[in-house]
Amino acid sequence: MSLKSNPHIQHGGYDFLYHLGINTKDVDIKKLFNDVKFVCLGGSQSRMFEFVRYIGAQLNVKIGENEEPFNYAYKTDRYCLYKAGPVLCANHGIGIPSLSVVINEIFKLLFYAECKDVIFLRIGTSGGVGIDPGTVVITTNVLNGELKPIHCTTVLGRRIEHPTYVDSDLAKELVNLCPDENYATVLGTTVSVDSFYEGQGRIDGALCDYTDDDRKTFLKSLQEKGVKNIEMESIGLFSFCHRAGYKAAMISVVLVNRLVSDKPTDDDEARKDWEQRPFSIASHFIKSRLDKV
Ligand code: R2B
Ligand code: URA
Repeated sequence: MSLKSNPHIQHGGYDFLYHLGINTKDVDIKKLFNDVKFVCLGGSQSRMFEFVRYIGAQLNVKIGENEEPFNYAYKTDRYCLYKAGPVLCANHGIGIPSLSVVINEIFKLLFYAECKDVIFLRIGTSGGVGIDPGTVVITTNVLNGELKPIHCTTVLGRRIEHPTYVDSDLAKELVNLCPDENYATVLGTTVSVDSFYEGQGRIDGALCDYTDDDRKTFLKSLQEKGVKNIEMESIGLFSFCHRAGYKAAMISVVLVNRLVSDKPTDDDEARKDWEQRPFSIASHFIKSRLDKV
């Protein structure tokens, strides 16, 4: 049997998931990963280390020896890969190129492990458009830097456009799961771009060829289109998962209101606290889905 999204990838052959440092000759992938039902992705390794400890405690499952999460990608320092029962956790780095590498290798791992009905969640951070820092945005539509709902890439020397698909039922399920009076969780459009500075209309990067008025006009126009936040991976996530046949959602906490400032909060305590919010929503979702099985 071959992978639906790539007939060149077959079961039973040898594969080396290079950036995860996992060799199918050395590891029984099916035995280790067959029970995976959720893949949670976030940018940084330390945040995913925190997340696997959190979700492991919530689900009361083992994540390694002596509470120390076991990193299945221990042979490399590109990415981390943890597992808490049916939840696989990895970091994706910054931007779609980095996400594309790890998600290709995770898709193959799930295929070799013969996993069924897996849901991908990105639990991340973003800049808000007209919303308070600490608010959580669940994406209902995704636009690229040209404000189109397509993921553009280059393949074999040609520009390719891939459609994106955001599951609105899944987004609504997530937004209703976890009412918390300390913060708001909102549905909205996410803009996903290739840069943190110019691509997000910042004037505080080292490179900038536009005026502060241009910046304000751009951000206001996003707000008028219903855009709630800006980040750097979701258009890739929704396009890759759609092509591979997986459901996906994005749960992202806002670190700055871009109509007020370019700078994400420098309050480390507040940021740590806010970063827990997508953890909590993901955990409520995973537990509610597991309860239904
Ligand atoms: C959110 O935060 C990162 C940039 O600081 C990037 O990965 C993203 O999408
Ligand atoms: N991540 C982003 O991509 N943008 C922000 O403004 C904050 C976090």
